[in-house]
Amino acid sequence: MRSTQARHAEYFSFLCSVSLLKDLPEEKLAKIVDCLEIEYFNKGEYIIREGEEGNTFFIIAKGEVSVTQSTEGFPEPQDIKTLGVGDYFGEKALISEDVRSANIIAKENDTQCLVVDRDNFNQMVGTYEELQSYLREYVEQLSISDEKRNAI
Ligand code: WNU
Repeated sequence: MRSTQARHAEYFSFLCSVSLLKDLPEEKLAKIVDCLEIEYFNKGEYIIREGEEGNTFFIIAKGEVSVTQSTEGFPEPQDIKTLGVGDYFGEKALISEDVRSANIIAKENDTQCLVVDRDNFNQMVGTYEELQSYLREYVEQLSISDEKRNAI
């Protein structure tokens, strides 16, 4: 069994490499490591389903996921993009106070996500104006691209 300390160091250095978090001070990143959970998914498993309530933010630590969305004129949700290690998702429901706006599906076995709950997400983002406005702007862009592709 690996020590808690080794685990802490591993996730700390991983978070340092995540571009979204690059400007956060080390003590903030260390606190995030203390409060995150790790979730494991197999190929084809839904990590997020559109329309459901969501209270968590995810950072991919291993594997890849597909983003899909129900679209007018198509019987099946359409593929929007693929995300990989260091990418993140699930911020939109938290920021817009809305239900999940797309599906997130694991593309590989043993896909691993670091999961941050709403309170910790707010603490992580809330105290950093730049991070907050960056994400708010990004989320607005997502709503615009959803409309353009006729997402339901
Ligand atoms: C998209 N439209 C919508 C992605 C991840 C992070 C950022 C894009 Cl900053 P949620 C479903 C999640 C959603 C987003 C993610 O899917 N997503 C998209 C789109 O074109 N969602 N509506 N592209 S990947 C991505 C930007 O994170 O958050 O909580 O759950 O609604």
